[in-house]
Amino acid sequence: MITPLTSRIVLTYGSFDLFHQGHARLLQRLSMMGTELIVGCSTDAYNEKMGVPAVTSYAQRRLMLESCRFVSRVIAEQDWDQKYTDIINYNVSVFAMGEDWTGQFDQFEDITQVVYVPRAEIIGTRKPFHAVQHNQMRAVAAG
Ligand code: C2G
Repeated sequence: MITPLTSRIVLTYGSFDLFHQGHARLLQRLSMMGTELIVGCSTDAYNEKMGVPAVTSYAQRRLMLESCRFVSRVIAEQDWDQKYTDIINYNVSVFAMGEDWTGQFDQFEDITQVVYVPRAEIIGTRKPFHAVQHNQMRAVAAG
């Protein structure tokens, strides 16, 4: 891929299940680190393989990311090891993940800048939907 000299591409990955403001704030922060933000959205098969199936489908999660103005482009994350080739192929200047991944991707420092971003605080009067226990939700729905 040929990119303009002035471009600074930021790359991140995640499942982004039940998209919430913590995700939006992270993506906003990442988008400010460059001129373009590429998000690798984990596929359903990948999530199954990693033992963390998502509640919402890949198509739904991808659509939410595509609807977010901080995101320039969404690619599929199908394999843990694709990161190296994605960094090369997309001419990535910044590889960024949430701080829960600190130290996990330091090996990419010889080909790009690696940053770990503090987890966005969830600000609001209620917890994100997925943080509420399922039985609690059923109780609320039943009145
Ligand atoms: N995140 C955040 N603040 C929150 C919740 C999530 O900053 N309140 C960040 C995470 O640190 C991560 C990104 O949002 O960088 C996506 O989080 P998940 O959807 O939980 O995805 P994850 O399991 O971290 O997937 O191969 C790498 C994986 O695909 C990473």
